[in-house]
Amino acid sequence: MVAAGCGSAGGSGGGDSITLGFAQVGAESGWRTANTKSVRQAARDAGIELKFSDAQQKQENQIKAIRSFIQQRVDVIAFSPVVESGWDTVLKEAQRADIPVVLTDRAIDSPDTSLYETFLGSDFVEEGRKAGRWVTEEFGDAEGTVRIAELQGTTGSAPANDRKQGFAEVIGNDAKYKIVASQTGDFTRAKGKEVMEAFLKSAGEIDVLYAHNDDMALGAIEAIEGAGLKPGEDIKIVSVDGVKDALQAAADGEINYVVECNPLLGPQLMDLVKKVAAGEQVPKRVEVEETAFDQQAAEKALPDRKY
Ligand code: GZL
Repeated sequence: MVAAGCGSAGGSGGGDSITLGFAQVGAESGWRTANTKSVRQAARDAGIELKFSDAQQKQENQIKAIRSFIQQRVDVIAFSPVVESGWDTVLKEAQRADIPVVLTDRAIDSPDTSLYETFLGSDFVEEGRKAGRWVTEEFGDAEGTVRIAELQGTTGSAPANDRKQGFAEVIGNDAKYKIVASQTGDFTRAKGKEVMEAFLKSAGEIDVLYAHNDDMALGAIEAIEGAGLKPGEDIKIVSVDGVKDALQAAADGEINYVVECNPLLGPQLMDLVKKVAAGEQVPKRVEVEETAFDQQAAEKALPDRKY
């Protein structure tokens, strides 16, 4: 039995192996697929028993999964909250059951930080700033208004809120940058294409697209080509994640800049789970390393890209 948190009420009982309940967002993007693969592989490598649920991007399914993990008396619960709000009730249930919680990838906006032991993931605001800085460098000499279309991630999610905030912080320093269209594409390729088609019909001239993830950017490329325009030339594109398909598009000159968001959180997550299960103190926030790719960097990275 592994003493979870400071009490010993948590835990799946028997033996010294750890049981981890992981409530994943869904399978909406290439990033998510890579993230799930990393978590599953790292659990196997760490000898941690993994109970895994796919919420199909629905908060109620994640809440159900967390409740099920509590019923099953897992040692630790980890999850990537599909949206920032609405978690206090179920996380208080986990707290009362003395089962420690680890947030991975996405954060929650609850002021009660005792509801989780740590957050492991990226600084999404900085990812937005990186995208904004690229736009201001790329269009620094442009005369007149630079017209920007924005494909936002899932409404209410931390990456969507923070990437929007970081980007706006940087471009907001110069009135020539104007967001002429901004709408959620829910982080999927299909929705990204659909919304970009609508932008192309209604938003007038677009100089640059800022997509909160690669899948929406790849969908938008199809829409841009469908409108007889050249992605990466007629409309510049900056996106976030760094999945292989996007790096290929960058190498082909269809996406101009890709800000990396690292999905390979598995090994670090399992280290944190072991510490938390043993009742050890862990940092409240653990950020992952990430970079960004222009065309040259994308060409260089492609041969060894794992996802
Ligand atoms: C970011 C992650 C986002 C990715 C999308 O850490 O939550 O969700 O950027 C994914 O591709 O759908």
